[in-house]
Amino acid sequence: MSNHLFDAIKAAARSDAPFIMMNGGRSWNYEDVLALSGRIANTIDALGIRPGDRVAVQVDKSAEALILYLACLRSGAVYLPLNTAYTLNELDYFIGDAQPRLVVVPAATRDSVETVAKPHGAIVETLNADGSGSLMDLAKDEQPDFVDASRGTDDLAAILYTSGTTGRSKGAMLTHGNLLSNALTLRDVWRVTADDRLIHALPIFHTHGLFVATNVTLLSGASMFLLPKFDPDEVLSLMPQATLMMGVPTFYVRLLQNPRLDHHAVSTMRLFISGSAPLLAETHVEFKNRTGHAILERYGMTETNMNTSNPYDGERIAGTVGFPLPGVTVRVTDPATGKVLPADETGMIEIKGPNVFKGYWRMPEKTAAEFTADGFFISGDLGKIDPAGYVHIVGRGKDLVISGGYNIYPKEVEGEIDQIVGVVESAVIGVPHPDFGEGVTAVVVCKPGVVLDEKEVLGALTDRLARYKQPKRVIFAEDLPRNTMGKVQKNVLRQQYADLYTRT
Ligand code: MCA
Ligand code: AMP
Repeated sequence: MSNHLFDAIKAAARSDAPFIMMNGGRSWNYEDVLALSGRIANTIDALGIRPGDRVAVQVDKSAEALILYLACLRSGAVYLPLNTAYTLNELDYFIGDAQPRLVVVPAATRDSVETVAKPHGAIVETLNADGSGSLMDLAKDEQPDFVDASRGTDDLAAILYTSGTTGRSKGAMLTHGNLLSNALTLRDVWRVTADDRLIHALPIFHTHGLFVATNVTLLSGASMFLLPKFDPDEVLSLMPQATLMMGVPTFYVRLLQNPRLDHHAVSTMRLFISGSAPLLAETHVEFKNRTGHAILERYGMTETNMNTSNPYDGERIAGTVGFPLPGVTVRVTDPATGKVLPADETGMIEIKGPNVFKGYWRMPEKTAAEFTADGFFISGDLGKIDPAGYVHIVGRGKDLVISGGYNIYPKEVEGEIDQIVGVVESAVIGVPHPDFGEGVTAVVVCKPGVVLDEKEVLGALTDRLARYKQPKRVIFAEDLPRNTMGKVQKNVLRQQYADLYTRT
């Protein structure tokens, strides 16, 4: 019996070497990780979870949370991580859609989560930020040895929800083959080895922190400093012991604001990687001047893992996302005709390769609509490939805001705002924000005679939407600009409020 992804992780594990190092000196060797993942896998099995069943996890970042992910791989369960910022209203949708058998949350939210999990037939166990909880209590009584479930390349390893431009979130189904092939490729192109020590300050419920950072570290037999969240001072204190960092552009913007960042602070660092959102050329240049390091920018998506990367050797060009990864085909097509465009012409970025997901969970029509007849995934990103082969992302064909590396779909936010009594309609846009890259901004039209203020609008969203999706500013307008077809001209609004967060 073989378990495609976990067998590779096990083969790369160096038993007495550290995998996770926590602040305060606590560390987890690979052999500890294998043993605890075995105990948890036995627990999952004893709870009646079978290969293919979903395990939804909305917990704070901890070593145990990562080990739970490994336990799910071992037991054949499909891991379903959820942003800790999601409200109960949002959680209800994910549980209803994915129908997990088990939901793992901190003890503090167990009771409320049970109210939405039980009607869907899911059991709830707990895992707290300090590693305690009912799941771990059960695991203590289990054996570390576990016969890993048989899983092939095409079997699901995880479902990650990604919001839709229309309707509710879609669950991207990622297979063992998707995750293993991408992690091995990244390990090789970024030259990650057992000598590397990664600063892991990303959340572990998205592709970036979970698959890119964690799987690449595991498959290299390397180590990571696991931080609960990004804190520039803590990161700078760890840097003299580290070699590698992965982050969203906001990490680099915030590091640059810290006077401790200089050549000396990064003397042991080998590589800084950025992704999930566009890295401004000025951030790239400023970082190079301050540290001597050219940040390596790469491009990915939940549905595809990583697609392109600037080179390890060779020029890392600011404002580009580099070359297609080995084994991944990237092309640019005319969105109207689907015809492949020549170099330097802007069109839709399409992707094909072993990294591309299996489809959206129980949404065959949506899946079919996102693929071309010849099997390319239509990214929704607009870009071009220059004559030297570097991919440039020049815009988005999808109505999406990326704030601090998190995706926000305006449609979802507008849907909530439009339900507020007294609101006629709204348009949610992203405009330049010095810290988050883009700031979620709502332009709201009220009914005649109705006066609402920003606080009232935001107050109505508190329990409905995760905090990061809530507008940083709400602007009231008489009406929304429309084109002759009646479509709201968001580009006009984006222009109008372009300096909202940068005005002095
Ligand atoms: C927190 N807040 C945010 C964000 N994060 N608001 C907008 N956008 C955000 N990203 C809210 C907080 O709730 C808080 O609200 C206020 O903003 C300020 O919080 P702050 O303490 O500054 O936030 P933080 O805790 O320091 O978090 C900022 C962060 C974090 C470090 C940038 O958002 C982060 O770790 N982002 C990484 C996201 C990520 O991993 N993306 C990868 C997706 P208030 O105080 O008002 O209550 S995977 C992906 O995109 C693809 C596959 C790829 O290519 O990687
Ligand atoms: P998600 O669906 O959350 O995984 O977000 C994927 C989207 O993030 C992509 O479709 C891009 O729009 C964006 N993205 C990821 N990496 C980059 C990057 N390096 N530069 C610009 N956009 C990026």
